[in-house]
Amino acid sequence: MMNSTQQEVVAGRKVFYDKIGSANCTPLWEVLHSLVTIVPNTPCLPYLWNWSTVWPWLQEAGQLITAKEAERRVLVLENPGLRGRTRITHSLYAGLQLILPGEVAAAHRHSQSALRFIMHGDGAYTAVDGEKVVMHPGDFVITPSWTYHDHGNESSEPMVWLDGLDLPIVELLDAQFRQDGADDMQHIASAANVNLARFGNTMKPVQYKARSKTSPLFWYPYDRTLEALTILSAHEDPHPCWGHKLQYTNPVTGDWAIPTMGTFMQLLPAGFEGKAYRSTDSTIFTVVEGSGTCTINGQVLSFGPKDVFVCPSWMPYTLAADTQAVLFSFSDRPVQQALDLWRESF
Ligand code: GTQ
Repeated sequence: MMNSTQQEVVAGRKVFYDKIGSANCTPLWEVLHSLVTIVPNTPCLPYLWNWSTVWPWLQEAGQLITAKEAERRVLVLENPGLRGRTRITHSLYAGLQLILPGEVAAAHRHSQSALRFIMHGDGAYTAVDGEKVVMHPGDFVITPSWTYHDHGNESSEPMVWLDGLDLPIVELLDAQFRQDGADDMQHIASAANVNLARFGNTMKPVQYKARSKTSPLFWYPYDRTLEALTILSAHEDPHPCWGHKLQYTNPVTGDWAIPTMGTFMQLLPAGFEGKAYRSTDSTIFTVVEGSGTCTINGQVLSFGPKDVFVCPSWMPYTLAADTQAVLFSFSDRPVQQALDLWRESF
C-alpha cells in the first residue's frame, strides 16, 4: 500500500508524463530495465510445425488459389509469440511454398534475400537472373538480394519448399525495394548445372568478379551435403552438442552463403543424446530425414521428416536422435557476428 505522500509523488509524475507526452517525450526511467535487460528477452517461443498437420492445409490452399493469383502461394509459419507479425523469429520470416504441376510463380526481385530448402516433391525449377536449376529434396537454393527469380513446376507432382527470408531485418532498416519482372518467366540464358560447374567444385571462372556478398553458387545439392556429413560421421566423433555440423559457405570468399542468414546442415548419429547448447541467434530447423527430440527449457518437441521447429535466442536446448537424423537450419548469425553481438554457451 502506498501512503498519501507516495500517492502524491506518483500523481505528480503522471501529470509530468502527460505534459511531456503531448510533445512526444517520454521518461526513460519507466522502461529502462525492460529495454536494457540482463539477458535476451525474446518474444519468440519454442514451437514445432508438424508436416502431417500442414501438408493437408497446403493441398487445400492449392485448391483455393492459383500460384498466379497468389503470386507466391505460401503458408507463413508464424511464431506463437509473434502472431500477426509474419515472422518465425523476431528477425526472420519462414513459410511453406506450394507450386503445383504446370504452375509458374512470376518473376520479381527485391532487396530481401531468400533461401529455399526443398521439402517435398521433385523436379520443379527456380531461375535466378536467367540461370535455371532443377530442385530436389534436401537441396538448399539461394535467391540473392535484388536478383530476378521465378519458380515453375514442369514435373508431375506438387512441390513444397521452406522459404526463409530476412524480411524483418530489412523492414527494421527500412531498406525494402521491389520490382516486378517484365514477363512472368525470365529468358533462360543457361541450363541447369552450369552454376554448379562454375562455382561448385572449389574452382571459379578465371575472369570472375564478385558483384555482391552473396554466394555466386546458388544451388547446393543434397547428395553432396549428405555425402560430406556421412564421411565425417564415419571418421570423427560427433560434437557433444550438435553432432556433425557444417555451414554453407560462399565458395569464393569462404564467408556465409547469404550475408543476412546463416545456413547449416547437421547429422545426428542414431542414439545421439546431445548436451545443452544456447546461442543468441534464434534458429529455425527443418528435418530432412530421421526422427528425435529437441528439448527447449524442459519443453520436448518430437520431430520427424519435414517438420519445422524453432529454438529461440538464449534458451538452452538439447538435440537427441532415435534414428540417424539430418537437420537443416538457418538463423541471423551472420548479422549478429558482423555487429559483434553473437554469443553462445555450452
Ligand atoms: O518466392 O519471392 O515466402 O517474395 C515471401 C516473399 C516467397 C518469393 C515468400 C517472397 C517469396
